[in-house]
Amino acid sequence: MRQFVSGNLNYSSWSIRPLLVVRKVELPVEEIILPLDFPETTAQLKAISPTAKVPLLRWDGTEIWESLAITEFVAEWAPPGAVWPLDAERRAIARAVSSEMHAGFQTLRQLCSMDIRGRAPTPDMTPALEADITRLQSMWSGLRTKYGSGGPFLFGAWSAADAFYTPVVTRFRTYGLALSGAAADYAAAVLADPLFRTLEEQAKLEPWWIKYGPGGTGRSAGYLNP
Ligand SMILES: N[C@@H](CCC(=O)N[C@@H](CS)C(=O)NCC(=O)O)C(=O)O
Repeated sequence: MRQFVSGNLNYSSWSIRPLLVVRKVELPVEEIILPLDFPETTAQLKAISPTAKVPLLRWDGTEIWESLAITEFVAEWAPPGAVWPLDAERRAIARAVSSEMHAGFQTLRQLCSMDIRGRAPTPDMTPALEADITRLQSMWSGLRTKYGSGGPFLFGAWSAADAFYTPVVTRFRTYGLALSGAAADYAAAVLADPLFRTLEEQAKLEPWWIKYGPGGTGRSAGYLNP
């Protein structure tokens, strides 16, 4: 059995990162969506995942969890250069910024949860939120300037680093957060990419909603137009 199990495409940022990688290289897997935050969700997740979380790759009897680990698995399956940049320096920096995303940007993630199809008021600026935004502005424009020749993405050609930052780009749009210069151009390129556009169309068609309490707590879920 070869399955990629994700949460709602509209809401599950950790799922869509490796899913974009899976789709980019056409990994032969069945895609399964397990809608999050329903009363039965935790039991369903516990039944299949050691962490009771998605994403999960089920590959010939092996379960692989954690978005970065799944990405590395797919990178080893795919031809060199398909997931991470071919050039060693670019590859190292692409892994560094992807790890930085995986471990960081807590305030942005908490105050601006991913909602691809949604539009919401800009949250009040705090020093911590401003620091996250400043780091992203400088990272994206710096990478585009240093490594961006040969394409519109962080390292020119598309790489897993772009998959890791796609859910962040959508947060800038959803919450009306400002970017400028090369960082704004980068965000526009991500949103225009057919790989993202397909996912966005699917997210728009999903029948579920999730609501978050203050600071990302107290989530609940339901059906649109039940
Ligand atoms: N560090 C994990 C994070 C996975 C995670 O937090 N997934 C969320 C959905 S985005 C989840 O499954 N939550 C379980 C739940 O909502 O019950 C990764 O990178 O894969």
